[in-house]
Amino acid sequence: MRIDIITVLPELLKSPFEASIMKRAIEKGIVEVYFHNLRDYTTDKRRTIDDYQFGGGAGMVMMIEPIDKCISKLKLERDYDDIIYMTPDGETLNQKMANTVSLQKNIIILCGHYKGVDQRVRDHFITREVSIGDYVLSGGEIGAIVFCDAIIRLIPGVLSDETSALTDSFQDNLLSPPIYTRPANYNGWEVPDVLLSGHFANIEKWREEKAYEHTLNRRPDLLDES
Ligand code: 6GU
Repeated sequence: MRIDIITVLPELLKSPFEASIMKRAIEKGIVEVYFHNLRDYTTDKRRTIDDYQFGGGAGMVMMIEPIDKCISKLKLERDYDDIIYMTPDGETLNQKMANTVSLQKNIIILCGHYKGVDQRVRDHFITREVSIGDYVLSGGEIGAIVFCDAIIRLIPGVLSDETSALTDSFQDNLLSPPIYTRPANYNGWEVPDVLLSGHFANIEKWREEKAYEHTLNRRPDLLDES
C-alpha cells in the first residue's frame, strides 16, 4: 500500500512512522508513506495556503489551488482508490472502515486545518471523509496518524502470528477478554484456574464468556451492531 499524506505540518506527522508496527511495515516494504508539504504547492512569496471565508465569519479556510496542484500531480502519477479528508465532521473511524481501507493499494490523506478546506475540494476531489471521534483537534494530522496505524496493522504480513489482528478488541464487535502472564500468583492475586488448566476447549469457552460479559458491561451498543 502507498499512502500520500498532504499536510501543512509534515514534521508533526513523521515520527510515529519511525517506531513500532508502522516502522516495521515500512521496513518490510509492505507500506510506503510519503509526506507532501502543502506550502510547496503555493505560488506566492509568502507560501499562503489559507484565506478569509466568503460571507464573513471567524476562522481561515484552506484554499483550493494548492490542494488541487498537489492532488492533481499525484493523480497523474498513479490511480488512487480513495482520497481521504481528515475532518471532525467526517464518518467516525471504526474497525469496519479500517478493514475496508486496509485492502486498498494507493490512498491520499488530506489533513485539514483552521476552519477546514474550501467546500469545492470536498465536492470534487475527496472520496471519503474521516473523523477519529466526537471532539475537535487542532488539525487532521493526529487523526491521520491514528487512521494510518489502524489500517497499516491490518495489512497481511505486517503483524506476526502472535500479534495477529484477528484477536483484537472490536474485530468481531466484541471487546477482548482479560489477559494474564507470569507469575500465576502475585502477592496472593491469582490468575483464573482455567487459564492454567491446559484444557484448551475450556479456555476458549472462558474467553468467549468473558469477552461477552465485558462488552455487555462496557459497550452494549456493540452487541446490537453485529
Ligand atoms: Cl480527523 N480532525 C480534526 N481537526 N478534529 C478531529 C478529527 C480530525 N477527528 C476528530 N476530531
